Amino acid sequence: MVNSRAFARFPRIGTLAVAAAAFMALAAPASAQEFKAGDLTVEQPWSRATPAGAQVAAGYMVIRNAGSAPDRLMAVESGISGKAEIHTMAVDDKGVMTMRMVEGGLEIPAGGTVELKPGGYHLMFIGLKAPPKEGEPFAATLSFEKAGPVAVEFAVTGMAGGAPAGMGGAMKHGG
Ligand SMILES: [Cu+2]
Repeated sequence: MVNSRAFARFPRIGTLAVAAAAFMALAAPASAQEFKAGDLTVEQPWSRATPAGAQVAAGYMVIRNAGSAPDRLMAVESGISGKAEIHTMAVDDKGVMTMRMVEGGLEIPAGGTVELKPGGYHLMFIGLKAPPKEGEPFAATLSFEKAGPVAVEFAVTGMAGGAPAGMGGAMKHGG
């Protein structure tokens, strides 16, 4: 129990508490957010703020499977949109990048890692009801074939934002 009169009598304690809170707020985006279910770890889900009127938003993350059997991401749900799909990017015969739905779920190989990132696999939130806003995380549920439903939270960067700090590799090109 915190006695508020104690704060009044010792104002320095109050100042320290405020400073600690400010520090934690600054530190939060850099810390890796992990969500675990069985052998799976979902790391640092993130999305970008969308321009006014946008109907879709993308979601990215890294999914690790420490188990000895593959699992599959089958479905995604979030209150921010009417529906959500799992997409991949592909180059069509005219050399244009297009996105396609991943049929039958996205496999997470045994002992493997799948990275959802700009230009590759991503989640697509379609029919935005509550468009993502910078700095306002939103909740979603990922449904895996074996691990079951996993509640996660997406960090939201600015419109031009890349992966949040701590997402090593997400901004790498080539190779
Ligand atoms: Cu897409």
